[in-house]
Amino acid sequence: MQRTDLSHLLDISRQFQIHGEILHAEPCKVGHINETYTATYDQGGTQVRYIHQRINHEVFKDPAGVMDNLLRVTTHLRRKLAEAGVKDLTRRALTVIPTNDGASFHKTRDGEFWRTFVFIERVRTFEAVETVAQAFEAGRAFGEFQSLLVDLPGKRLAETIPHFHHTRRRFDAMVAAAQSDKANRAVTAKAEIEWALKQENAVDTVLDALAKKRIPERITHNDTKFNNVMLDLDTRKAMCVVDLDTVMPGTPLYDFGDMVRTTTSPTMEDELDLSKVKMQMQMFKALARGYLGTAGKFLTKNERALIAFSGRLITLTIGLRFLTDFLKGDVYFRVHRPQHNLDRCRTQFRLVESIARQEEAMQKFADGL
Ligand code: GN1
Ligand code: MG
Repeated sequence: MQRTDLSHLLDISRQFQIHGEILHAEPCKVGHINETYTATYDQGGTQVRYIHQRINHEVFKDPAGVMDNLLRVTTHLRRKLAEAGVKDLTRRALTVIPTNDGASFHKTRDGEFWRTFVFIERVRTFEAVETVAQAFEAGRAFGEFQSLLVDLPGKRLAETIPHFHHTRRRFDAMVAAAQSDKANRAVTAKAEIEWALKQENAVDTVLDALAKKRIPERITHNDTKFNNVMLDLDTRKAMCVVDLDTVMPGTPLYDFGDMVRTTTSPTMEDELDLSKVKMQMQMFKALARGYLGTAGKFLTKNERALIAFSGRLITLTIGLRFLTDFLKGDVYFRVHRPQHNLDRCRTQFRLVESIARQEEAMQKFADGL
């Protein structure tokens, strides 16, 4: 639910270093967590747009840490892109507009956290992949993002949501939610709970590899949904990846896995016709080519060996989170209809099955790249 009215947004907008008058603002309905608005200003007789966004501080308990990460990351990206001679920098990396006090976010008296970005024009995002070229671009963009951050200077990034992709914890949370059954919904999700319990053997693989240092910790995006890639309207190439709140230490496998989850099925995350949900090999191939073409430079053999599995793992993990939220009464993800989280869970579990059937072939293809 978007809760901010225009007069409140007007107050917010005055806190940032934006010249000109706000003309109007519209809520952006995409995204399950934060509240986002596109605001149009008159600036020197031209209309210029900005993004105002309220950070959900129930989810991101340390908004200052989020913004500190975000500034370090975007500053570094911009510097590296500039060094490489890239033009159009405000369309290639998010640009934070400071508050009047020079801070990266504004905290209201009621304890809301707001930030402002340059609006990137002449791009669009898609909720589901339509072409193999798009899948390739998604892989290329997130691979490049990770590559550019390999040499980020300074201390370890803050963990903006601790244990975010910790599948073991997500699994246990689902079991606990099913047992306590606070919203009386376990009966409705009986089949999904039973199915999920049978997946337990997958949950520790990547965690164990990390713990035993067979794979390294790296800086990763952690929310590599296809709708977080902005594609240029004319060239159709990826310009910028957005939604940087969960950029933190992780494994690139989590990122690649979430790309498989969101780029290989032709369906939306909440598709009701489960027969349409499937991992399409030609999409995977394009995605893997795009991703390994950029990230292949730094990935190790052990990381590469888990590439196909990562798709199954993250799809399972997000499915478990949707199921948990359904069982708890929709306390985390924004929902737009009854059983929305259960519908989302079902598509994820269906996709896990589809990936599992093709996992060997997927890995074989990736090994050949
Ligand atoms: C959330 O809000 P959005 O759409 O960027 C979630 C992701 C999930 C995704 C599922 C901070 O992302 O982890 O994969 O929904 N983000 C957070 O669509 O929990
Ligand atoms: Mg997000």
